[in-house]
Amino acid sequence: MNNLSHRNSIRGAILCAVLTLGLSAGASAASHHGGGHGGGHGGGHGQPAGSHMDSQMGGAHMSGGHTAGHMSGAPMAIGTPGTASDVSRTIDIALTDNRFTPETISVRKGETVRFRLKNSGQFVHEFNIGTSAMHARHQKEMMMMVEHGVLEPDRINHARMKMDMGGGRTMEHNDPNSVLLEPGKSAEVIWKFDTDASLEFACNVPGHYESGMMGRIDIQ
Ligand SMILES: [Cu+2]
Repeated sequence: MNNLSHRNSIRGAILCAVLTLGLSAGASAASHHGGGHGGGHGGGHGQPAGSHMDSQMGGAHMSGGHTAGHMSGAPMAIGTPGTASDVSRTIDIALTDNRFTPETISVRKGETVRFRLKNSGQFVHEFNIGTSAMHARHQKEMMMMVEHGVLEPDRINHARMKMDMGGGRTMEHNDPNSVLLEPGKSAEVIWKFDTDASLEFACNVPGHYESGMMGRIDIQ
């Protein structure tokens, strides 16, 4: 009991610290990203895309929590959640320990793609569409999920995932551009690539991206 309440009391501090870390890591990843898409689109390009920004990126992964303020440095449209009736192609991707097969995909700009994902590994894996800066940020959040026992190597603790971390924040993992899969599980993500962003699909479970669990999305 004592232990639990102690954990609760330090959670807020950890949350802010980790998100701050995530932000600086994200910023440096963006600036190292050769393609130039990383931080650049932020300022000027007043595309209508700005409107999805809020839902895709501002929402982050802590429902209800840190939003717009943290995102001001690097807004970028990564596309939009797709509709099944618009799907023009299905791409199967296998998730194993620790890689994706295939590791590169090509899509046409504006195309809506259904990703059929199967985790054939022994560990939990994620499929997440984003920029390298977004992945760097999300890796910090997933590290926090591990630290709080939400994410175990081979399972997701769904009860802990729904726990209120304070202020209505939870560690639920439910953004439309990503899915988290336990071993043996399958899922679909439908995504419309109405974007010029430089995108990767990635697994942000701690250690997996670094060990090569990421792939390129070429938008033509
Ligand atoms: Cu993984």
